[in-house]
Formats: sequence, structure tokens, C-alpha cells
Amino acid sequence: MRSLSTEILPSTCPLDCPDTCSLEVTVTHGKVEKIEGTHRNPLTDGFICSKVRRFPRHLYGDERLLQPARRRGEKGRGDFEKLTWDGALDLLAERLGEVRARHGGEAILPLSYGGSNGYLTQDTTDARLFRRLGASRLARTVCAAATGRAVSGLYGKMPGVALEDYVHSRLIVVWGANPSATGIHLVPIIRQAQRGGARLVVVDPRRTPLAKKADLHLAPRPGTDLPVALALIRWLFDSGGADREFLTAHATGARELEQRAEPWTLERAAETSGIEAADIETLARLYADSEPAVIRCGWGQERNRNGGSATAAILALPAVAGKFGVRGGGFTLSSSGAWKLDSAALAGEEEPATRLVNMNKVGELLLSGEPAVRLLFVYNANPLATLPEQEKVRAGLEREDLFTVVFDQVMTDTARYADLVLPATTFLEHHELRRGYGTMALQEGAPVIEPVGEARPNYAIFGDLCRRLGLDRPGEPGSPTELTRALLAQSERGDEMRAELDAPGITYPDTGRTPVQFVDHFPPTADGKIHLLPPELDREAPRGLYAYQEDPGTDATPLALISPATNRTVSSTFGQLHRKQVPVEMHPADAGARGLQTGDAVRVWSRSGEVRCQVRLSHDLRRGVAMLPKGIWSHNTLNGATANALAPDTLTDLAGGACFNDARVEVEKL
Ligand SMILES: Nc1nc2c(c(=O)[nH]1)N[C@H]1C(S)=C(S)[C@@H](COP(=O)(O)OP(=O)(O)OC[C@H]3O[C@@H](n4cnc5c(=O)[nH]c(N)nc54)[C@H](O)[C@@H]3O)O[C@H]1N2
Ligand SMILES: Nc1nc2c(c(=O)[nH]1)N[C@H]1C(S)=C(S)[C@@H](COP(=O)(O)OP(=O)(O)OC[C@H]3O[C@@H](n4cnc5c(=O)[nH]c(N)nc54)[C@H](O)[C@@H]3O)O[C@H]1N2
Ligand code: SF4
Ligand SMILES: [Mo]
Repeated sequence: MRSLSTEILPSTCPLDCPDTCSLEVTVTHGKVEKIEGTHRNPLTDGFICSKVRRFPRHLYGDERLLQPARRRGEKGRGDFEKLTWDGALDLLAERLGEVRARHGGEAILPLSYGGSNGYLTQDTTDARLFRRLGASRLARTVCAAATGRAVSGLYGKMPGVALEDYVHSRLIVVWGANPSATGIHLVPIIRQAQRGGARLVVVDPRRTPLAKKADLHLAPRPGTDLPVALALIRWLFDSGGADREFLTAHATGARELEQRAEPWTLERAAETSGIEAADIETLARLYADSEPAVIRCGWGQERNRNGGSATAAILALPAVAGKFGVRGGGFTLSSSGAWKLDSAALAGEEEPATRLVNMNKVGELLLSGEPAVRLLFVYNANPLATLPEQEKVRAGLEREDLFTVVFDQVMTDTARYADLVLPATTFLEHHELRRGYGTMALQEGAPVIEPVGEARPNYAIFGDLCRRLGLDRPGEPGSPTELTRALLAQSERGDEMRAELDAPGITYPDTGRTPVQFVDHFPPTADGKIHLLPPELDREAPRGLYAYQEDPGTDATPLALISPATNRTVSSTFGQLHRKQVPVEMHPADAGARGLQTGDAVRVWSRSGEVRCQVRLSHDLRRGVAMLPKGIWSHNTLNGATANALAPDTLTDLAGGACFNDARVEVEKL
């Protein structure tokens, strides 16, 4: 029996995860007691991850920011004194105005990534403020830049195969993705397909949980997916496995692709990738012979110098082999292309052409950029924990002449360096409208509790700052209701979507919940065709599209350090809740060669920096590969540095994306 003061309220998980679970939140005496999954989003199927089940610890934990505060001690120490909201916003408005007047708008840098934010809490009133200040603009390249460019270059943002439809597939290829941690609802669907006789192939340098259940596991050296995919393409063309009829009807650039794949024999790809030629051939045959066949392409293959071309080559496979046109056939990357809604269009006038800053280069910019950044406004991001070249970012944050504002829910590693800290609400305390990037669903969330402490939502704070600076215009949408209405009005189906959001509480794009590629929709490119060698991508890639760039390893730093996601954090979110030391994992042979055993304290170093931590031996990594997970915080290692201190700020071949997995390191006993 529940007491009368207990309520069960609906919500939607907006975290940076493909699944967008529909939730049911138990609230007792105004406090969140329990969070569970529901069936409203069919993909959720009534269960959610342990991270969000434990969300009350994030809401009410010691690290939760409760009031605005101003730095008292040295930068980085996390010593603050409380301010009122009025005091904090007056101070901030004054600083913003002052910096703009003295150094120009571009001396202000807004830094947000917003993976965990929906249509209401990023690119709305915040965009309005920063545009009107003439601030520097941020290219959000830390994730999905190269994959995004590849998919839109080839297919024009065509949505992928619905994850629910994988039950119909006879072959599932999971390439550079680890859904067991990063999108858990796909796992039971894959297992169900396997029980029905489907084959599973995993391409990943690690033996992931799904790799252990796979019929075939290909473990390439990080950054060598491009040669593997090109060898598959070459084999398909040579052995009659290419669907030339489909290519003639639906694609351009097939001949050029065939030519670029020509040098990549199975043997040569095997030598470069460290996979057996016979295994690549087994995948080629399986792929050619299976119908329907689907590729779940993730982001692991993206985060290196070849990331754009590798993704393009992987996504070319279903076109070459003619795998479209059936339910359960084709590819899935991100389904966000299914939605045409655009928050930024609500922000008012067009962006002024101010300086565009690549997020991966923020460390460099803070140290030596011209014009110098004088005011850094961090929200919806934890850059010290998530950007490459962590030591440069840290040194930048230590600059005495930089005023840093951090608007967050908890005292992050970045917030410790702030001059001004502002407490933000979570999705259980504000309104949100969120589409999935795995599921096709769009769902709303309304507050289920009053804000904890004095936390406030993004849309409110940026709206308030606009008013204080005299940058607001009458009649602009500003409240969540107004923003939602204006956003839905962008679609011809706006009224229908509004009604569906009210009941049953979920809506889908025009293409529906489970559209079939090349049946229900076609590439939204100018000619409606697939472009296997888009000229603009070919011009952009430094050596042309599909040109392989060699491994950046050196004799001094021969090991490839990858930093994949774990099931403990979402990017760096929830890192405050995990206080244990996190070890670097290595293959026993690599450890043995260095005289290392599990539990030893080691120094892991690259050209960029060093991490001191423990080591753990693991048979799940291929030789030559070490792993330190993404998203850990300074308290998780002996010297406060993480994988990001080892990661270079070099860029992917397309779209200036992050190359975290191009970190090349050596490990030695401390
Ligand atoms: N629990 C949890 N869920 C998350 C996240 C999280 O941090 N935690 N993050 C969210 C976000 S922001 C994103 S972008 C997605 C990412 O989702 P995924 O792409 O599934 O996650 P990653 O762990 O980045 O990478 C997937 C796999 O790529 C492998 N890999 C590394 N280098 C290579 C390579 O060169 N080639 C190949 N083939 N594989 C490689 C890694 O070993 C890893 O198993 O997940 C989202 N979901
Ligand atoms: N080494 C390594 N680093 C990586 C990666 C990797 O593979 N390896 N992957 C990268 C990837 S895939 C991604 S997506 C990036 C993510 O990089 P970030 O976006 O910097 O990481 P998050 O941990 O998601 O940070 C979100 C922050 O915003 C706060 N927040 C959430 N909602 C709100 C809100 O409504 N208002 C405000 N004001 N704050 C809010 C959260 O508390 C959290 O601190 O990290 C990248 N970093
Ligand atoms: S993080 Fe992903 S799996 Fe966990 S509740 Fe949110 S949407 Fe669901
Ligand atoms: Mo990401």
C-alpha cells in the first residue's frame, strides 16, 4: 500500500543514450523515491538501466549544487561562497557586458555539448543570448561529427533501421558499438533474433559482451576499420556479391568506390588490421548470403584519424550488396535525421558570422587563441573530463584572466575551476522534449518534483540574462510551453504531434515508428540517390575519401589506448557517484612484456600527458590495445588525470571530429 502522499508520475529519460526510455517516477512527500521503465516507449519494454534507477543519488547526493556560488580560494580547489540568484546573475550580466565592451563579443565562448539535453534546454534561449552578444560559436565535434558527415554525405540523413526490426534480420553486424553498455534495449532484441536463427558478427578491438555471444568476432587494431570495410567491398564486387542493378538504379559513385577499394585485398586488409584474412572472408560470404542483413554501426570506429572514411565505407556495404528494401535490412547509425524540428530556428535572427571554434581545440584556444577567450560559459558539458588534451584544458581553466562560469547539476571536475557556479535542475525538475537517436520516438517530460535547493532550468536562466542585458525582444517564445508550441509549429503534423504527446504521450516522425529503408523512405539527397563518393566529402578528407591514414603509434608509444563507454556513467555524468580507483586494462602479453601484474601502480603516458593509476590484465582486449574508460573523473586515478590527458586534439578526416582512440601510449611500473 502506498500512502496518500505518494504519486506515480510519467517522465522521459533525456540522457545521452539512444533509447529515450519512458519512465514512471514514484514521488513521496515531494521526493523522488523510485524510477522505473514503462511500456509507453515500446523499445523500453518496461526496463531501464541501473544508472537511472539510481538517479535519486544524483538528485540528492553531496555533490549536488544547491545555490549559486562564487570562487573564494585558488582555481581548481572547489572553495566557494554562496550568492543569491539575483547577486549571481547581476554579476554575470555585468561581466558579460564588460567583456564584450572591452574585448569584443568573440572573447566570450559558450561551451555546451548537450548530449543529455532535448529541444528545450539547449539552443533556445541560450543561443539567443550568445548570438546577440556576438560570442564565439562552438562546433560541437566531440562526438558524432565524422559519422554525421559520412551518413549525410552518402544518404542525406536517411533514418536507419528501427532497432525493433532487428528481430527480422538473419544477420546482424554490430560494428564499433557496445549496446550492452550504451543502448541496452537492443541487446534482448539481438538475442531474440539469434534464438530465431540469426547470425551475429561483432567488429570491435575488445571482446564485448555481445562479441562473446557472436558467431564471429573480428578484432581490428583501432583505426583500421576502413581497410576492412574496403576489402569487404572489393570482395563483393569481385565475387558477384554486388547488386549492380540496385546500384545503377539508386546510387552514384559505385565505379569510383570500386576503384578505391581495389588496392584492399583480403590479405592486405588483414595485415593492416591484424584480423585473419579468412575471418574477413567469412564475414563477406555471410553478408552476401544473408537476407535480411543489418549493420548496427556505432561510434567506436569514428574516434580516430580515419573515422569519417571508415564510417562511409561501412555504410556503403548495404548499398553495394543490395541489402535494402526489406524489413530488418540496411543500416542503423543515429535516427536523429528522422526529425526536422530545429530549436535553433526559435532563437531569433540568423547567427552572425563570428569565430567558429572547434570544441576539440578548446585547450589550445584557451592557452593561445586570438582574440583571447576572457569569459568561458560552460553548461550541458563537463569539458575537463570529456575534451582531448586535458592538461591544456586544465591549464586554460587556471588562467587568472579568464572568468569561468559553470552551470551544472553537480560539482564536476570543471566546476571546481569556476569563478561562478550556477545550480541547474535535472530533467525531473524541468520541462523537456526529447527525441531518441536509437528509437524514433519523441516524448515530453514535465517536472515531477520542485527544484532541489535553488536549482533553475536553462531556459529560465538564459532568458533572464537576455532581459538583464536588454537583449530580449517582445513576443519571443521563452517559456517551455511557448518553446514547445513554436517548435511543433515547424512541422505540418504539429497539431497531430501535440495531440499524440498528450495521449498516448509519444509521437513518431512522418516516416513512422519502424520505417523500412528504400520502401517507406529514400535518401533525402537532391537526386534521391545514394552518393557513394560525394565530391564534397572527397574534397574535405585530407587525402580524399576512403584513403587510409597510417597508425600514429611510435616506438616510444606503441600501444593504442581506447576509452569506450561503461555502464557506470553516461559520458561523465554520474562520475561523482563512483569514487573507486579505475585501472588501465591491458592484454596479459603486453603486461607481461613490461613486467606488470594486476594491481600494480603504473604510469601511462602519451605525447599529450600522463595518467598514474593501477593496471588490470584482461583477455578481452586484443594485443597492442589498452583501455581506460571514457567519463571517469579526477578522483578515479592516482594523479587526477584521465584518458583525456592522453588523447591528442588531432581531427578526424571528416568534420573535425575527436580522435580519442588515436592516443598512443607506453605503460611502465611506478
Ligand atoms: N552507459 C553509457 N551509455 C552511453 C554512453 C555512456 O557513456 N555510457 N554514451 C552515449 C554516447 S555520448 C554515445 S556517443 C554512445 C556511444 O555508443 P558506442 O559507440 O556503442 O560506444 P563506445 O563505447 O564509444 O564505442 C563502442 C565500441 O567501439 C570499440 N572501438 C574502439 N575503437 C574502435 C575502432 O577503431 N574500431 C571498432 N570497430 N571499434 C572500436 C570499443 O571497444 C567499444 O566497445 O553511447 C551512448 N550511451
Ligand atoms: N576519452 C574520451 N572522452 C570522450 C569520449 C571518448 O570516447 N573518450 N566520448 C565523447 C562523447 S561520445 C561525448 S558525447 C562527450 C560528452 O561530453 P560532455 O557533454 O561534456 O559530457 P557529459 O558528461 O554528458 O556532460 C553533461 C554535463 O551537463 C550537465 N547537465 C545535464 N543536463 C543539464 C541541464 O539541463 N542544464 C545544465 N546547465 N547542465 C546540465 C550534466 O550534469 C553534466 O555534467 O564526451 C566525449 N569524451
Ligand atoms: S540512460 Fe538510456 S537506458 Fe538508461 S534510462 Fe536513460 S534512456 Fe534508458
Ligand atoms: Mo557521444
